[in-house]
Amino acid sequence: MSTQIDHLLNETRRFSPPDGFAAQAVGSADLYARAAEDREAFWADQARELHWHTPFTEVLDWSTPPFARWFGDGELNVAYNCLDRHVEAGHGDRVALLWEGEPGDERAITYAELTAEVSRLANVLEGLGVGEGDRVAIYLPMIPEAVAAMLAVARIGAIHSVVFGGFSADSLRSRIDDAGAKVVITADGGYRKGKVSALKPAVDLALADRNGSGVQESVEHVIVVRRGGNDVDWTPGRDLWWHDVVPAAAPTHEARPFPAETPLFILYTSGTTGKPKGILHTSGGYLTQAAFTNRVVHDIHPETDVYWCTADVGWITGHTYVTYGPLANGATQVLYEGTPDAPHPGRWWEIIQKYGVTVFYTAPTAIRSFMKIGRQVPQGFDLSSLRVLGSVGEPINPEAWVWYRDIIGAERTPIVDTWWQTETGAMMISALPGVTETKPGAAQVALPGITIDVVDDDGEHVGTGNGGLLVVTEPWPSMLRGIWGDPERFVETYWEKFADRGFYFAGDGARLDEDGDIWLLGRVDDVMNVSGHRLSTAEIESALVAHEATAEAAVVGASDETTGQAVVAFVILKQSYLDRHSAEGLATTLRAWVGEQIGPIARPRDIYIVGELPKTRSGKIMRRLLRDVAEGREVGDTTTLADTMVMSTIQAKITTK
Ligand code: 6R9
Repeated sequence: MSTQIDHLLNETRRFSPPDGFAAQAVGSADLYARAAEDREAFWADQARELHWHTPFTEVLDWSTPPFARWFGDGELNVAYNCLDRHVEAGHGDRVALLWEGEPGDERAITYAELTAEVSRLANVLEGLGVGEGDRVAIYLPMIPEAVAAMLAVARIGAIHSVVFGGFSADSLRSRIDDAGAKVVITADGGYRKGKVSALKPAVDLALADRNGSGVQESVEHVIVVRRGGNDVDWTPGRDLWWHDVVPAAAPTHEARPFPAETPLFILYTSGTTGKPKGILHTSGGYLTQAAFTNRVVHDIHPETDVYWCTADVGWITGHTYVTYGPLANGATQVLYEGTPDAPHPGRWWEIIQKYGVTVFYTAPTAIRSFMKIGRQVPQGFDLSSLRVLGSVGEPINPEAWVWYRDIIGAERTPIVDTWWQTETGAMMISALPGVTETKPGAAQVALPGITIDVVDDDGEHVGTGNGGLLVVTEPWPSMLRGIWGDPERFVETYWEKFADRGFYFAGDGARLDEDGDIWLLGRVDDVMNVSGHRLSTAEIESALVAHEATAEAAVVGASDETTGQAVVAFVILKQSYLDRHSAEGLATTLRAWVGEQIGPIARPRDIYIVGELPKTRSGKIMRRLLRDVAEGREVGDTTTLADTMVMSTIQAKITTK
């Protein structure tokens, strides 16, 4: 990678924290010093910000790596920490959730009300025989009941498995089966893009008899929230309406203490093979790091901030930065049911204006789609309440970073680009908004208490100015504790590669700049080798989107007889550009542009102009499918795409070219 002429590293813009920010910030430079002095004592201090029914005396037990135990002899109740504790501290009237339905209906739910609702549901679940260690699948739209359901399951020591509401019946079934869920909590339907999208039929299908091939036997009950008002089939005895059972239950429920290592949830994520992995997280360490990172990276002041993380609770960002982190911190947050463009393209900005959102956390793919529509849409709203902007999910290219800061953040707000994974449970690499001088496109520094390195294939530190593999060198509180039912795969996937050193292998490529700051370069399976030169997809994509004509780009390495791999780019053009120019000849222009930006080696062999890119429901581009197209293969499994039609459209375009 040393031969790589790095477009990203030519980024020289720097942004200091705004005047006065540091003085009021929750996080300070001192945190790094304290963590460096005694890492375990540092995490113990963070853990003590929570309420422990039984205080811990052990911090970390790493005697049987890679199986960690944090705060192992302590006992706590996760839901108590997110709810009752705030009510008992006199904040029962503080709004926990400012919920906005897609059609514009709204609900404000206080900490006292959410505590009562969660208690009722906890009583219902216990009445149905759900107890410690049992699994409950949650398949809901973004409605307050989704957050309440997670907390009710946590409150009774059971384990939730949230399945994104956009997943198919098949995906739901395999997740219910793998976890052996006893109860499913769902809704009739929810609002998406102006229409009711049904959910209950997928649950019915997932639980249906499979011609003797193993009837779904683990699920005893399905609790159904009425949201969409759509007609549903009903299985008497199995199905229960939320509005029948929950309001009838007692609004108090004793939050019993559970050991810190009590499993909290399983969340399925796709790996390099076909079968999704059930990532397992436990209670005390997870909640400690979730709350700490939300507090210092988002700079949460619970009395005054209105926080909004746009992620769905169906993926890890929604778990850690919608449900657990902000509620553990007693914050007030916005929860929005729908899509960013329904019923109009300014919907998100309208919500920020309406609720006076101060801290906003979203994904680069969303930012780029807003760039594509144009700045006039957000400029039509008052966004002056915003003071911290966050990014998560993929590398954010410098152009999107700067646009985010300038157009959404009024050239003023700090941007925190946060690197982490389902597996890490919480943020690992990010700027601190009152401390770090930020660099557009770089996640930059390991958070206090987190030890990250960039190493070569042998696990040797690469040194500044070099690229390599991102590793976590020491265990961290919110680390995954395993893959549900598959300890071997856990060891093999994350720990075998650097077994002799005990490093966690993240699967991401990264580079250290001259200051030692970390730049994420995308998954290592997305790193290409062209004529012996290593090139990153992220880097070429960044160069492509830096051209005025480009709205969005995805790059893959396709096998090539002469060069090993060749760069193939799929590009969406900006509407404003198409209005003024013809698309003809643009591929040539863009090829030359990339050559200028990065160097001739990075020039794409093929550039395809497309209307859309294949994305998962959490917004990640599925490069694997584009690689299939680029290499002329039949396109592989598309079931995790948000829109399964995209691939046929792209393929039709390419074969008729
Ligand atoms: C939280 C989340 C994890 C993968 C990760 C990496 C990519 C996430 C990133 C980022 C560059 C960032 N990723 N955040 N890459 N900069 N700030 O997204 O979890 O869905 O498990 O994805 O996403 O490649 O390995 P998950």
